[in-house]
Amino acid sequence: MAKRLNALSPEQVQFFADHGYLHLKGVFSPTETDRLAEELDWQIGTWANASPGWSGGWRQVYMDPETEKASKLVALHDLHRYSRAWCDAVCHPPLAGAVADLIGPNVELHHTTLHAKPPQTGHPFPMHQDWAFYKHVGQRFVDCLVHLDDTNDTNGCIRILDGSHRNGSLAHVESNPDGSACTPHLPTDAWRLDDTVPVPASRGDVVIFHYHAVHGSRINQTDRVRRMVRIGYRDPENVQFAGQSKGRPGLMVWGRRPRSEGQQVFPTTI
Ligand SMILES: O=C(O)CCC(=O)C(=O)O
Repeated sequence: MAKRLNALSPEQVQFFADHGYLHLKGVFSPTETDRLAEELDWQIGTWANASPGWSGGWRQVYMDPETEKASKLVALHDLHRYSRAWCDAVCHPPLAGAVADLIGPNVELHHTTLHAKPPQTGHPFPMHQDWAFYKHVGQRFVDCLVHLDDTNDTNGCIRILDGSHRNGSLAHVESNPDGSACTPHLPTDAWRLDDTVPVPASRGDVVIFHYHAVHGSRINQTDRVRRMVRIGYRDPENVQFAGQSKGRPGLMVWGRRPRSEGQQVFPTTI
């Protein structure tokens, strides 16, 4: 018997299985998106950090020296800890239900991350898998990009290497030639942004992709900020062994947390 789906059609589930990503239109209504954008702007003004962004030799390949010096990324992790609106967003049933259709029946929030690309100099992203930032053993992990602005290639929409999730996890460049650490990325000579599919989207849309899907984005060349928030979700039984937020239990946004043999309850102090 066919699996009963919560939010997606069988065709959408198949598209994700084949391509490693899925574009969902209008997941958040214009009113919901306005509220999220307003809260995000408050967070950007109050808590977020503007920095040169990701490090590594890829910067010299993607940007000329002047742009590279000026390039900035505004980022903040775990927005749901700072505004109720973003707490609602991570549990939003049309989104959580769609994720349950792809990796469920049980879905745990792993993190939220803001990436705002400032006008003109907003940071491009080199080709990478998100798996390299939060390494887990299994397949059941998706990232969802919530769009607060319309995107296209000129302001740096997400670009995905079609079907690349089927390669599994890949070794990333994680250090510079002098041995110092850099942000994980794939070698620029073998993995090219030009080979990816642009996925332009509208405010309120969500682009979901598998954490093994190779992706990146171009610099923001417009005179307006491009705001996007990534929400990472996993099957609570997909065990993390390295990276961001390792060992931190998240909210259950769909289903239940199964108990494995001998598993202890979470401590109440840290
Ligand atoms: O914000 C972007 O353009 C790229 C985002 C990205 O690569 C990611 O969230 O992993």
